[in-house]
Amino acid sequence: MTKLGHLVNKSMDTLGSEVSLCHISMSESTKPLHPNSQAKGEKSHGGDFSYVGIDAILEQMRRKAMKQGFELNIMVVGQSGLGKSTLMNTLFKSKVSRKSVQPNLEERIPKTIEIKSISHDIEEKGVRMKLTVIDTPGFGDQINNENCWQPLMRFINDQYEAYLQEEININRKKRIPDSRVHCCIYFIPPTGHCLRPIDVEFMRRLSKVVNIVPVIAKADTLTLEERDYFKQTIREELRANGIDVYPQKEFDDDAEDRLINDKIREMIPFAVVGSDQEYQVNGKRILGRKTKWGTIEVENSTHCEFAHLRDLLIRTHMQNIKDITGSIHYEMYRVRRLNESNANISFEPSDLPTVEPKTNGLPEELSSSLQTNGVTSQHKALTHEM
Ligand SMILES: Nc1nc2c(ncn2[C@@H]2O[C@H](COP(=O)(O)OP(=O)(O)O)[C@@H](O)[C@H]2O)c(=O)[nH]1
Ligand SMILES: [Mg+2]
Repeated sequence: MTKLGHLVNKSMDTLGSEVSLCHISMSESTKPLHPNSQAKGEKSHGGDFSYVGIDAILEQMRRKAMKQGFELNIMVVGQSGLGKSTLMNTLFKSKVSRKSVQPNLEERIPKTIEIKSISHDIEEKGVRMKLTVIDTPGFGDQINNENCWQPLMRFINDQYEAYLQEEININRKKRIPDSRVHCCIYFIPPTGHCLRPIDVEFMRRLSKVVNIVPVIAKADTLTLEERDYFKQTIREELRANGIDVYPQKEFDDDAEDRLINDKIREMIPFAVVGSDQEYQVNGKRILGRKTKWGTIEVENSTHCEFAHLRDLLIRTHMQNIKDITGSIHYEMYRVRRLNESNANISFEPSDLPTVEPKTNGLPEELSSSLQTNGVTSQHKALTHEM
């Protein structure tokens, strides 16, 4: 967790701190009697006097996670006909359209755009996931597309606001329903030239509030040279415009992360092909697009980069995408909102116990703005009372 995220939970965790103190003193006095037994390569702990069983926490966490299930909210943005719905079906092997359940939220915004979110319960090997796809069918379809990013920005912020309201409720739910947009897949039309002003504008603004994963749509319409050239041009344009797409360099956790993510950053944007049609190729069932010249296998990484996108979103980075949403994007929204509302509240100094201000691990600018408007002192007062 980032420093920021840590601080948020602190005020709610004062009770827990007593518990962790006990842990510290216990671990001091219960060091294994044979500290070298693990180092000697003893895998089995049957009859091993020094075995405590801390590793069993992993199994407990797995069981809890299996029971709770997972939530993932993906927004797809791009002009009509770029293959957004098809790609979602490809990603989740058509489970998205087949298992379509309650269309839970429908928001109509006049003029520019209509945002629709549809939830699906999907399950694989006993692991349940509630996948919500937020579709934005009319994005960029108008003649004048000025400010067409605004309804999407508003939608994203509305989800943060809903979460914040649940969080600051006195009677908080055991699990706050999470409708925050974890990831926004932005579909770039396969023109082979460069980004359009609308692409730059959208990604420049939205990359500050949500994880953006840009893709080149319908990449089968480009030759390999055109594709490489286009990808390189887009990377340069993103850099030139200061657009930080996912995985953002500044949020890499350590050197190992950096190494893995640098490889991904070198490949972005993924040139993808989508299909929900199944074919038999060499006796194997595949998802593909059949043409007169042959069949494009969407999951074959020599044909297109769909598999890289799938791995990033589902197999390797799903948890990280959610973590960045919670600890960076939502956190920025939360701090800003609490600052705003506290700026409007004037405290009577006598209402608060006197507490010496001290540094709190927040970045300096955030920290000082919090202290000037009274949030910090109120926060400390609460912590003191508990
Ligand atoms: N050539 C090609 N066509 C695609 C691809 N993905 C989808 N299509 C086709 O493009 C059309 C529009 O797809 P759809 O998913 O409805 O686009 P959406 O409006 O962005 O949701 C359909 O006829 C799809 O079969 C692709 O990767 N390559
Ligand atoms: Mg669609």
